Amino acid sequence: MPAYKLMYFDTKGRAEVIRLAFAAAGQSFEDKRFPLSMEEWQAVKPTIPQKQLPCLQVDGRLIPQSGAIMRYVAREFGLYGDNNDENTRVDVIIGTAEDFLKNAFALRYEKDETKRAELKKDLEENKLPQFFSLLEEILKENNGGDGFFVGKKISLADIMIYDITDQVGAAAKLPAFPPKLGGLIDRVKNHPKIKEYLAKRGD
Ligand SMILES: N[C@@H](CCC(=O)N[C@@H](CS)C(=O)NCC(=O)O)C(=O)O
Repeated sequence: MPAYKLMYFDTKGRAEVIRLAFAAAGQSFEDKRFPLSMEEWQAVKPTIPQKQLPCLQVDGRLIPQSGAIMRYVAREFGLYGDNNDENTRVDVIIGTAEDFLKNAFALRYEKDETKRAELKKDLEENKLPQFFSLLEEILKENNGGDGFFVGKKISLADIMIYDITDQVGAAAKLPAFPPKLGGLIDRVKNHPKIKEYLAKRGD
């Protein structure tokens, strides 16, 4: 088994879905967190492909881009579906999540207070309810919504949706989950390996 080192900052951000995927797989990895003061990062930055984090080191190889890394880890550990149809279903959820995340990123990077308030209101009153309804419909297509998004076991799709609700929930007030989505979020949080990771994460 190769040695894995995930480099990011000391925050959840773009790395947390990868940390959660490693946790779900029961795969240990070095969780290198550069301090947000950035001094240490600035020294290392020239050696990192694309000069951005996250970056995953697999033995001697460096992989940039959070989307590539999360897919790589998911494929390595059976979290990306078991056939082309299931791989595609995972991709549909990732695409749906990325569409929604544009709104969340817009809020995160907006500096103007008035615009921030407008974006937050739109997120809470429109974008989040729309996103949750869409996910509820997709979820119901598999096992009536009582299992996971894809197939019969947890995948990157479930992990990513849980992580988004967790991180966006820290910046905005989440609407109530529709019933099947609420059940899914509970199943992810209670997955034995994820539960263990979340207990250690301690938030
Ligand atoms: N598309 C890239 C974006 C990476 C990115 O924006 N990384 C930021 C942190 S979230 C970064 O490394 N900032 C520090 C810098 O650019 O020096 C990904 O998803 O990995």
